[in-house]
Amino acid sequence: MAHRAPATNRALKTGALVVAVDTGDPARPIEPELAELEALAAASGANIAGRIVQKRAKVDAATLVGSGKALEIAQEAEKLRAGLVLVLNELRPRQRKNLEKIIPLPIVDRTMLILDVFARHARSREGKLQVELAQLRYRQSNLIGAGADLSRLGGGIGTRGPGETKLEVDRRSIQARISVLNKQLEEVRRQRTTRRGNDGREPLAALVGYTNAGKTSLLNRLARSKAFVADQPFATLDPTVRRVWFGEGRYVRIVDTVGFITDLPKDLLNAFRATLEELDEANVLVHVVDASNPDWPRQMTAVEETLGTLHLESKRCVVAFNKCDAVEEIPHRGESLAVSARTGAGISELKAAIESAVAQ
Ligand SMILES: Nc1nc2c(ncn2[C@@H]2O[C@H](COP(=O)(O)OP(=O)(O)OP(=O)(O)O)[C@@H](O)[C@H]2O)c(=O)[nH]1
Ligand SMILES: [Mg+2]
Repeated sequence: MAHRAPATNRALKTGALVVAVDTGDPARPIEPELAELEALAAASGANIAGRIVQKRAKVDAATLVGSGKALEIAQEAEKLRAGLVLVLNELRPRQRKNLEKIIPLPIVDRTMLILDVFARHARSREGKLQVELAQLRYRQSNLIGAGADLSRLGGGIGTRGPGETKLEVDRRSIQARISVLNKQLEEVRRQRTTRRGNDGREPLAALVGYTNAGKTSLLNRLARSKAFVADQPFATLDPTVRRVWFGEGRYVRIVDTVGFITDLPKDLLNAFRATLEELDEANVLVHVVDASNPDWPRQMTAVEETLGTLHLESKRCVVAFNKCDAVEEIPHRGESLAVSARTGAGISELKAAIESAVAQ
């Protein structure tokens, strides 16, 4: 059995070789996506040993990259002493199988990496159960082996499970484990609904947005609280609610929740759907956008798409461009606001916008 240290200090010793196919789609420049993948890898404790980007009109149906390139990847990985290969593009089970035949290393895709960061950051029981469920479902539908090879890495990416059990479960028992997790989740959720029953009638505003946009920082600024903030994706997994005083006996509950990301894995979204359903109850959404990230338009679109998937697109929404202290030119969209959780700029305007939205 692989050694299991506490999630916080389990770090990957070996480096990761990043592999991507760039199809040259002008709507999806590769650079921001690579940067994001590497930030996810860092949040998972991996070092980036190198990058191989192959330009081709479309991905290879059998091996994603050309088969010659796959050999080159195997050689480069050996030269760099990389312990795993991190693939940016979506990998079909067949492509994974074929690549595994050429590259003798664990092949980790973006979804596995995101799931891994979630596993690392889950704190509540519900959060942990949800992540483990998403991981098992993903393994099941992508025919990812039970990980005898992976576990040799000793708690590397793709092998980390948040719960009491290891992910290196025999494939046949995955289905059984999924049933157990579903039952446990049902129980946790029933308790949560009962607890919520005495919440009172104060209006609810929900902070939503791309991961790392500064949602928790804004909540802290609004509520003068100290919830965990970090310059890494998915620092927050469990929804945090704070009562914020809006003057003269008026309070608004503000909830901060898990951040979104481009192509948020379907299994993860499904697993977190119950948590995200709390957003249904919100009187207003505050869409927090990181104005300091040049990639903000793509991030904003990704958030809007996810809100659509959650059937929240018609909910009243205030757009707040955050980190305005860090930009020269403040972007805007419709009646958007400019704020800074860091300096407090624009916070009273944001409160006024929230208040007028919940009053409607
Ligand atoms: N310059 C600047 N940095 C900010 C501001 N607000 C947040 N940050 C930084 O942005 C990073 C992410 O902040 P968080 O509040 O953790 O972001 P989040 O949206 O809650 O992120 P996740 O929970 O990981 O999805 C941290 O390093 C913050 O210090 C701001 O107004 N200005
Ligand atoms: Mg957060």
